[in-house]
Amino acid sequence: MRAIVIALSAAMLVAATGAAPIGAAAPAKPAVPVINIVATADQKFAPDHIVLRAGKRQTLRFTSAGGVHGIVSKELGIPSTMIAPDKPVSISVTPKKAGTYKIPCAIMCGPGHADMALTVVVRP
Ligand SMILES: [Cu+2]
Repeated sequence: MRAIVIALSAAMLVAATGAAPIGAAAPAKPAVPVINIVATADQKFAPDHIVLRAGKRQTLRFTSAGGVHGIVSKELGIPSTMIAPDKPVSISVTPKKAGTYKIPCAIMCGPGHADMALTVVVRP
């Protein structure tokens, strides 16, 4: 009985820390799809339109090809994030609700800033 308790505790510890016990095969991690988005020097997101799935975890990887830009979306759970040259940022998102979300650039970046937006379509 005691051995079972110890084994269970070890399993819970592994689950909590994500560490694999020594000698055990590394658990296969589910692949999280990554979508690359570039904030361009002429104030656009490329692509300017992406499709996500509701309830599914995905990673958005932002890079800047020029200028400092920003992104934030309370609805999609994207924290206020700066996108600057040579500083790629990856944001994990799990959209809750299907719909179309237009996310404007959050940092004044140039003459095209007012029209700079990323459209996120969340499919059920
Ligand atoms: Cu901007």
